[in-house]
Amino acid sequence: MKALRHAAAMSMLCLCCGVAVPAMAAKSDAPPKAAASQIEIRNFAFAPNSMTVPVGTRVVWTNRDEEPHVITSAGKQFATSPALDTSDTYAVTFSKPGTYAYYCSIHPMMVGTIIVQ
Ligand SMILES: [Cu+2]
Repeated sequence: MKALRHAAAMSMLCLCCGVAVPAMAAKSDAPPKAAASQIEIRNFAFAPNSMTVPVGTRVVWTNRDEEPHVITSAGKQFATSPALDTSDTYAVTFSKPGTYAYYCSIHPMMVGTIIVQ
């Protein structure tokens, strides 16, 4: 349903001149979106702490704790996040299949896994 609505919006008339604008020329603030998955950091844990996503998925962590957390790849497979304060987010797009284990470098007992396939 989301995709259909999006397509309809892209083909609407230009509001300023009334001319139909081709979808490719439509102004967009964001690049085409890959599927996104959300992980919340809450009570010193990643929720969900394990998820399986298709290749190309953008995974977004959001810190819901009052404490800072740092997303760190266990195998240095992706860049380490800055220290996330409350409500801060960090996103990684996974373009290769694999198993990505990560942890919080401040609280190493906080661990999670993302399986990309
Ligand atoms: Cu932490």
